[in-house]
Amino acid sequence: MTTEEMISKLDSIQGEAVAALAQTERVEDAIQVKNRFLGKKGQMQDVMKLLRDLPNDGKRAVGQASNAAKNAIESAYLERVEALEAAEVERQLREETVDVTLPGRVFTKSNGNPLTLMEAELIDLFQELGFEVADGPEIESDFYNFEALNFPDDHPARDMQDTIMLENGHLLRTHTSPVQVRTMLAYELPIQVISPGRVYRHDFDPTHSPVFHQIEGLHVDKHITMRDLVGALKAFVDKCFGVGTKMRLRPSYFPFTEPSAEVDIGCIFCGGDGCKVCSHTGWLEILGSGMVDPNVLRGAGIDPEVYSGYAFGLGVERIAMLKYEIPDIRLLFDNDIRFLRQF
Ligand code: 2NM
Repeated sequence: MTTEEMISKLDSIQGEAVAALAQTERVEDAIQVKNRFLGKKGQMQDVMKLLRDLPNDGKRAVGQASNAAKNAIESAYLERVEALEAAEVERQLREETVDVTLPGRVFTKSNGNPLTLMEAELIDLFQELGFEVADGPEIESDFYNFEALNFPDDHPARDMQDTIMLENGHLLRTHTSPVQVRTMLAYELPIQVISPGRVYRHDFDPTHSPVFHQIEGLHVDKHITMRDLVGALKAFVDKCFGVGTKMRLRPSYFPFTEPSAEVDIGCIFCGGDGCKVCSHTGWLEILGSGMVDPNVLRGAGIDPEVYSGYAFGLGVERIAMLKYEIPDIRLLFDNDIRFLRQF
């Protein structure tokens, strides 16, 4: 190739490259085009291989022409990339708009099992009434679960039907009363405690679960009478079911209290007129209570001639089922998300 032919060839390469760059629609394509002309195996390089066959002044002239062509392609490339990037920003601004008036995304986070919520609410409520929270083991000995609580040896609650026995001779506590016994033995008087926790019984039907939750209360001091019991219970009923809720006590029997009383509230569904839930009595049973039997106090090292106390026990499941109108106790344990979402 002569010098003139090479210069003309470089000129046409430049023209081709600039035209091809102008046609590109994406930055990646522009890079490819640039490499096709300026790369190590590019068209420019193919021409320059022939440089050594030229005379010296031809080499100089072609060198200058090739530099000019390289610069022209390089700047056409940079210009194109800049234009493509600007166009992309324009497109994003035009098409990828953010609607700031859209409501935020809703995160579905569970509130917790209604039973857990109910227990926390009840603990809170009793703390407001002056009770401290006591804790104890779920695996108990016969002594703390029955003997110290004045259960006669032949009491039906001791029957294997109700109590889940362990092979080591211990048992799963059937109520949280053993915590009360432990508290009386361990702490100085006066004491005013609640014992929330899991209890276990051999019992399973729509209203009974083998594992359920109790909160028992105990207040022991000098001069504690039934009026303190009624006052505490009425304060609880007002807080839990609303001020003005009716309450009544019915005589009952528990081994660890004398006298004992079943506590009812006016039916919260029919207002006392009578409905299916209250079996047309107008009343709902919510807890058991009484004055701690002198035998129990004595067994816990407390002189019943000086001290007296009241106690009560409620089932958290029962209160939750009444408050949230849950028809079957098993719903509380299934953890079906469609059920849990409602709380
Ligand atoms: C109830 C009903 C009545 C009760 C008694 C005691 C203790 F340990 F002080 F003797 N704790 N809880 C009690 C009394 C529990 O549950 C229905």
